[in-house]
Amino acid sequence: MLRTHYSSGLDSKQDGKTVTVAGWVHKVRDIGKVKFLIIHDKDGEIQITAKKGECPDDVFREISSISRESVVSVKGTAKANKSAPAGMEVFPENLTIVSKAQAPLPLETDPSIKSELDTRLNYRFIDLRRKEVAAIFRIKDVVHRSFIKYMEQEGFTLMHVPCVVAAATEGGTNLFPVSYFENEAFLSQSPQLYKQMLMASGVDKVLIVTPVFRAEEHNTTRHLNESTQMDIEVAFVEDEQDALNYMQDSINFIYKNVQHLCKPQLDVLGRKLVMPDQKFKQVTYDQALELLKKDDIKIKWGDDLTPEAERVLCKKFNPVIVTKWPTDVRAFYCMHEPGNEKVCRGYDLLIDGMEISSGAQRLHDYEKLVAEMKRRKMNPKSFSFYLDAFRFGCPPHAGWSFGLERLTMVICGLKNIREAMLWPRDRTRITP
Ligand code: AMO
Repeated sequence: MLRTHYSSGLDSKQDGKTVTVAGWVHKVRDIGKVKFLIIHDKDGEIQITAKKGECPDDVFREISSISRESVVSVKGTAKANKSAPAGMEVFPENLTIVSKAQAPLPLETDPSIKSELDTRLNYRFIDLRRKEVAAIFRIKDVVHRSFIKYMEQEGFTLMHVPCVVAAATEGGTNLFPVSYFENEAFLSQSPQLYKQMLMASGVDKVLIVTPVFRAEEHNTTRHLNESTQMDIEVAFVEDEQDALNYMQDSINFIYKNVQHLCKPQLDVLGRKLVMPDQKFKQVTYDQALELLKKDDIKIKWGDDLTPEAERVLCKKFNPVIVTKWPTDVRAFYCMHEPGNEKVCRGYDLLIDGMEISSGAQRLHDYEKLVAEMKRRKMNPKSFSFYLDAFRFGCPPHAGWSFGLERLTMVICGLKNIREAMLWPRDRTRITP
């Protein structure tokens, strides 16, 4: 290996020992008889201290000529030094330029220099060398793993479903068509139909993490055309509260894990994570409209909440779950409130003014599902593969979906969702 230690592994135990460290050249400080070469690796920075006459002449000479962001491997003696990064420095005996970086760099890695998001995304591989960017993706990793871990503890099975599909789930206009031999096919907007079909299979508790694709025209700071959904579906529910319990408990678990495992990353981002309450406030859609009216925000009954309305609601309660939505704003598969077809058992979770999750108890009665589809002028024949699952024994079920990038965005305090996606797909961006 070209390294024996990462920056994070250099501590007083290595004092006086020979180590090999490697990484990208951040900067060189030349003060005549001493040269400091700062390299960075995935965990932080390492100071290489070259003293004229003490280190080999060729190493001393070469240090000044290495271009920034070149990859180097340095073998030398580790020494404790309180003023060096992490309290350790390395006195070099041998230096190898592993990969030379061309100059000029297309993107600055110095955190004091601000770069346009577009340039950063074009050179994401360099952007990720900045610790505040790397921190976001370490946090996203912990969010993703914590979700899976929590659901595993609760007895959910992780399953995989197709991304190439024949029918829309969340509305027919937002689909990307794909050429699929002689058939019409689309990229999946959601694993919705499959997770529901699994409820008729006896698996009972399922979790799915998958990319989803939405051909939404709008170019906003909270929408991507390809995003990652973390879904669950659970069977034998009494009502929607059974699924909502998993929602609030998993959010609490994720936040606690991020707090515990990502302290350095939160510090780099200057982020103080406010832990959500153990139990989330719930308001019905009707109550939300009343509350908003007091702040002069008028939403017509039957309309979706605007981003402004979501922000204002979160100023009152954060997080907040909005329940009992008008049936017509939600997808066809949502269960109606008994005795009131106009209202359904759908819900949204809002955190820090943003919709993080959406879900519902579902219609599991075949006749009612077909009737609802017909009411919406949908053709049940196009969904026969899905409807079959309701004809041969399907228990009541409910579920929801977290947008992984949205959740990462609120946890990291980001202003643009593109920051939470390595290579975002938006209205104009399909490369890199
Ligand atoms: P919904 O369409 O609300 O529900 O999506 C679920 C969650 O995914 C995130 N999300 C997005 N993130 C980024 N860009 C987008 N364009 C985007 N669209 C959605 C949001 C949202 O809350 N099938 C249902 C879920 C269910 O009922 O189980 C669904 O997909 O955080």
